[in-house]
Amino acid sequence: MHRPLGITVIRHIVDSQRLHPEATGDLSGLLNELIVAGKTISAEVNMAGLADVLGMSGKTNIQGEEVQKLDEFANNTIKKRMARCGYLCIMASEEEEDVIAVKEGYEGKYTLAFDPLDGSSNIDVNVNIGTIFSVHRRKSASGQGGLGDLLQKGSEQVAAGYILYGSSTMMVFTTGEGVQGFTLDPSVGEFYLSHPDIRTPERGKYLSANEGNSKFWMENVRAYIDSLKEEDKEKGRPYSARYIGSLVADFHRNLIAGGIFAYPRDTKNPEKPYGKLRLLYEAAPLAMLIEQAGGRAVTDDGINILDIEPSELHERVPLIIGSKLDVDEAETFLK
Ligand code: AHM
Ligand code: MG
Repeated sequence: MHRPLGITVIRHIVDSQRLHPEATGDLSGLLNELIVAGKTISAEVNMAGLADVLGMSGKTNIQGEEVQKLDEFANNTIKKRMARCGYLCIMASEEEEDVIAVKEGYEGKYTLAFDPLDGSSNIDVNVNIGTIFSVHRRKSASGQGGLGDLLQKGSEQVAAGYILYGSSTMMVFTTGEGVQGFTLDPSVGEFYLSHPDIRTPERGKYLSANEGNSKFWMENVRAYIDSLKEEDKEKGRPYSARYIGSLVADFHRNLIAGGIFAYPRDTKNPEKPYGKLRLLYEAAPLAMLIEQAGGRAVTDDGINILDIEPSELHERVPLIIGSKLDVDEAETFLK
């Protein structure tokens, strides 16, 4: 059986750190802890049908959604590991109403926002799910951090990425110097560099949106999506529809293969006036990744996702993200 002899994710992080003699190693340490949390969740996800971890936990989260057992497991795994890693001053999770304090005496200089298991509706049906994370430098001087440390623009992220539990488990991340992808060899327990310097195609071939909601969309958004279905040989259209319903998996496919993902606001649905996706845990980290890979991310009224100043922890934002020429073209409809 083939065994990779390549670069492990830790080797890659250490090598990158060497290029920055001023670095303290804290960001490397933080990423290392996230990798361990990701491997722990991956192992549990792989056993999901066998261990008693499918189904509901009986709780409801801040978003009013029912919490699945695996959501809870992933949330607790990250929370417990990261609270005493020594690199963070405060955390926020999509699953928790309030900010999450770190253990006293273990305060560090970064903040972490995470979606522990994105794509919850796919957990019980063996479809790809993932963990998304976003790291900022703290704004407060020392001690326990607070909400103000977390409410920072996406453009100020120092690292962002995800761990995708798919046909294989992958970790994809950026520290602002391009996007690297690593694949887990579960028999060794290591992530190996499998997708160095990911660049997303300039123009895509996939259209990813929940078209079941299209009657709620703004007229111009609908006109844009419809235009992707029209025949245009030069632009490779009509595009093929691909929608998994796990943002992290839809994003990953389009990152590699090229395409456009849209979760616009549902103007006529009072429950989702800004769409469904959350700025801090979903839109901002993926926007950093796509920009680092040569693509773009905007709202459905053409605002750059990375420029949005968050005003609350669980803020939702309409998201259009993907290949550069596709987002450029979307903007001509949106403005
Ligand atoms: P979750 O974080 O609770 O799983 O919700 C977010 C998910 C995204 O992964 C996905 O893009 C979206 O919700 C799918 O929503 P819908 O079922 O409305 O298409
Ligand atoms: Mg999510």
